[in-house]
Amino acid sequence: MAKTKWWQEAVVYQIYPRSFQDTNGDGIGDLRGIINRLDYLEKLGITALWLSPVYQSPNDDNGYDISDYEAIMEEFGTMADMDELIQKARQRDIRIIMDLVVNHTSDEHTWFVEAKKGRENPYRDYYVWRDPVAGGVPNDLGSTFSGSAWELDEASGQYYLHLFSKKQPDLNFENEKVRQEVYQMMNFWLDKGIGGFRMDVIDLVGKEPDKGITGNGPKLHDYLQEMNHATFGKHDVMTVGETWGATPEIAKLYSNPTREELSMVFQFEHIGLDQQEHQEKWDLKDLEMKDLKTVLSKWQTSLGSEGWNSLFWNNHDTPRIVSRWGNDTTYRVESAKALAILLHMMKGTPYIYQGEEIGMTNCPVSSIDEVEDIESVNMYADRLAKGYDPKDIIKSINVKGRDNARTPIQWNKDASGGFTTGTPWLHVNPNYELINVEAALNDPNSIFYTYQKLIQLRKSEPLVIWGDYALLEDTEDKVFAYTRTDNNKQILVVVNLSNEVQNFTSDYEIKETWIKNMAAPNTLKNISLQPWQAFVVEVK
Ligand code: TEU
Ligand code: CA
Repeated sequence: MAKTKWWQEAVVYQIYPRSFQDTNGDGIGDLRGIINRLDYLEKLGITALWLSPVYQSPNDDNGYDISDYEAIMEEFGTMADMDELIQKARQRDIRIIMDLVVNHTSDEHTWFVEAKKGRENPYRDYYVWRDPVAGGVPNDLGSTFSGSAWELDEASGQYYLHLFSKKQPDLNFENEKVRQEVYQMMNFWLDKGIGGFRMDVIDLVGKEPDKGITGNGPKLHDYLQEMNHATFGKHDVMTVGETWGATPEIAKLYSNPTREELSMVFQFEHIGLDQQEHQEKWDLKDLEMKDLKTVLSKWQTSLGSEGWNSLFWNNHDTPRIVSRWGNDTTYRVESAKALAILLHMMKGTPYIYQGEEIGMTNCPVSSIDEVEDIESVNMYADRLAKGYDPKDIIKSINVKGRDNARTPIQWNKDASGGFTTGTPWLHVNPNYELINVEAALNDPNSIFYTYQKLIQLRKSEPLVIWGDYALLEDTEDKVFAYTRTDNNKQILVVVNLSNEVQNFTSDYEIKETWIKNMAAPNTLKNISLQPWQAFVVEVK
């Protein structure tokens, strides 16, 4: 059997630095704020921190548009702060995972500033330029942030490709020099002793825009093997690729250890279950719990030893899970714990998105003026022009918009939830007086302690990391129950994913209760599960 890797046993916490903790009153979270909160993170028990981008950036897309990969965004602090964070985290056995955004740069990166100077510039071919076709865009490729993916550069008369905003021109990975620059930069960070990389839209770097191919291009895996060998392959680090289009077969290409590419990928199949088929994420549909069972179970059973799963409910691009698939009014605490238990007992590396551990909720707006996120803002304009009812657009934003996850962390019941003494860059959720870290820490029954316990179980029970997964097929649609089994033990996880009582029965006998979100049963025969009831029992 292959040697255990530290990241197979890790629990990762994602920080969106802008919204985590401000320490100098400018309303923007900073690295000092993260350093100051390491005790809290250590108490939770996580063993790695993924930081959304902290590099120099004009912030068209909050740091996902990088103008210097080897400099820290001024608002966040200095490189000395960054070095201190890496070191202080390491003293607590917490590794720092950096966000690697190399599908594109900012248009203010010197490479692009040079490239724009003209067709003869040595940096021109760092980006993707095409001549107009019939006086217009080269083809109909669209940007994720609405409109065409091509922008005309008037000076040269050519278009450049931007799969995201106009201020995020796509790098040209076919150019060997681009790849070498990227590897050098990665080595700069690896030499600092970081714990690895989360790779932003890495599935797009093999694009062939002339053929309309963006994701999973033909050279993608060659590039990743080359990258592995030139950079992180020599280090004991983890890598996780953000791959929206991954199927289990594709995930194996990335994460089968014999292929020497990545440790694991984020798959998004479950994330698409509450949108209308072949439509956009804004075209809402209710989640069918049976679809969730099917998709998550498929991922649990299909990778085997040829890959490794990541487990997540939300990130900085998706709504808050308790508002999305739980119940953030009547059963906020119960449903947040139920979802946590469901995910954290699965096989793979779990990711917790900041604020999830205290059950932070979505934060609805009433007008587009309250929205910061470029994706939502552009979509609003686009759909308005197409004749949609503004009320419907706002509704979609309130359900799916990225700002939901980006409101500042609610630390206590002081003004602005203790996030800042100044004016926060994005509104704080008005429920901060009720939902905040201080209140969670003071309440032994809070969601926080459920997460803490789940992390402890993962550390103390090898079964949670390695055990085989099997779905219990014959349950009510809204009951998600599965077993994990190894040579020594077997556990049964039972979760009622609904606001109603559900019947459940099983022949297993309870040996011991591991974790629960309300009084757990002492038999499994013909029981009634309360709304959002969840428990994990060792069985025989
Ligand atoms: O996200 C990739 C991506 O495709 C998202 O824009 C996604 O489609 C959308 O948010 C969900 O509707 C990554 C980053 O996570 C995101 O924050 C960046 O905006 C994007 O790449 C560009 O770097
Ligand atoms: Ca600040």
